[in-house]
Amino acid sequence: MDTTPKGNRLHIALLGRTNVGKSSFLNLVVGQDIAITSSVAGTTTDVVEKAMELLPLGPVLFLDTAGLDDASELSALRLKKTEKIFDRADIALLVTEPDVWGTYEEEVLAEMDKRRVPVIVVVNKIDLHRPSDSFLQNLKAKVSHVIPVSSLDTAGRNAFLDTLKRRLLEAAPDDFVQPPSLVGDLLPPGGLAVLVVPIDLQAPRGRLILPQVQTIRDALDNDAAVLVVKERELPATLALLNRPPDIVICDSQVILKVSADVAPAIPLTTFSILFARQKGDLATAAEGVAYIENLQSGDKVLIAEACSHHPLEDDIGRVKIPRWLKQYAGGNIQTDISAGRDYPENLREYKLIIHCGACMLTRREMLGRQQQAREAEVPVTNYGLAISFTQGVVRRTLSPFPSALLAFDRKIKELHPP
Ligand SMILES: Nc1nc2c(ncn2[C@@H]2O[C@H](COP(=O)(O)OP(=O)(O)OP(=O)(O)O)[C@@H](O)[C@H]2O)c(=O)[nH]1
Ligand SMILES: [Mg+2]
Repeated sequence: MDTTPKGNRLHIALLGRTNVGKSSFLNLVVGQDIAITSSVAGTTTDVVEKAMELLPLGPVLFLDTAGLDDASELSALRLKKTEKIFDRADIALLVTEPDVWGTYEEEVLAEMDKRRVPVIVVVNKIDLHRPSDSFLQNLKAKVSHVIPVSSLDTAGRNAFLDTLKRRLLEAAPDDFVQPPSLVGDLLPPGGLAVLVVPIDLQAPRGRLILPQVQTIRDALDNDAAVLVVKERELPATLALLNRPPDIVICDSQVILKVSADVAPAIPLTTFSILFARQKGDLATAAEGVAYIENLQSGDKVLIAEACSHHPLEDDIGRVKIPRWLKQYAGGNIQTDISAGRDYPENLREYKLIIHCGACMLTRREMLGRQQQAREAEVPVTNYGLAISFTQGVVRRTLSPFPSALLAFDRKIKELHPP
């Protein structure tokens, strides 16, 4: 995970006057002392960088800066360094103290506004002094994101991280929340993807469904070729090729047959896993699916659909997944269906959430729903992974995605120590 290039990390700048606790805040977030703090104003002189993985948001880079004392210093030498940070930031965390707001903070807001960089205001040191209501109200009129915190409150770290992650997710610029490519990055230029598409009663007349078409288009955009075949013709078609394809992608419902027909050395996955990666954090869903192993008779599972009517996935969410879960767990697993934009209130009652393909949600929304599940301490996975898991082939279908596979293996080990 540390191999993510700097350019792909969300750069989060910590800005604020000297001594407000920027470095202490960074230490709280990171969970260890990496930045030097002290009661002497001007402790941080050079920029301290800290890379971190904030799931489900993704890789971030915190930039702790030297504080500036007041507006007059904005024109001084230190401004040069800080301005560079202004230009590098994707998001700014403007740290201040309760009831402290002046020209300096206004100038930072204006500078960030000029650059169209979103700002989250962190009101620090609330253990010393509670911010007044009027202070908070005035702030909220200026910026959409305000979070109060005490950077010394290490016991409250986990809860605070959840709040911070949610705010970052809401405020992060679109291009950071941009989905990874569907298959393009799994295919070399000139490569070949074989798509296995069942044409059964559920297939629409005379055409392919959108996820299949999108996959074909993405492969073409990446200068690769696509061969589309039904599951019955797959073995004969593979035998025609003079070299193995770079990847085989099939409908989840035929994964068992296809995995038997495709040589183990050939990368294999399903359309729904490709979309799970595009619409959310695949590692989070891969960790979540490991919990199916733990389900016991009497446990409740939430099948979450993002829209209120979903004829295509109806049968999968309402009939097939519940049946496979019961077979897998060998007992009575109670499945509730929730449809629509929100999770039900009683999320904590569930042992697992299995989410639909989220075709009606944006990636930001789906990441938000994964984060919400984390906050309720309920693992969350999705239809495609759940199907692969109950069919016993999830390690195979995750193998094109090494970091998600690693997350899955780690979770299995954690849940079932050898
Ligand atoms: N009580 C209390 N003290 C805090 C809190 N956060 C930081 N401090 C203290 O405030 C002082 C300044 O903290 P730093 O983290 O060094 O502040 P900074 O903004 O990085 O300062 P410069 O690097 O000098 O710009 C230190 O003595 C911290 O222990 C907090 O939430 N509560
Ligand atoms: Mg500092």
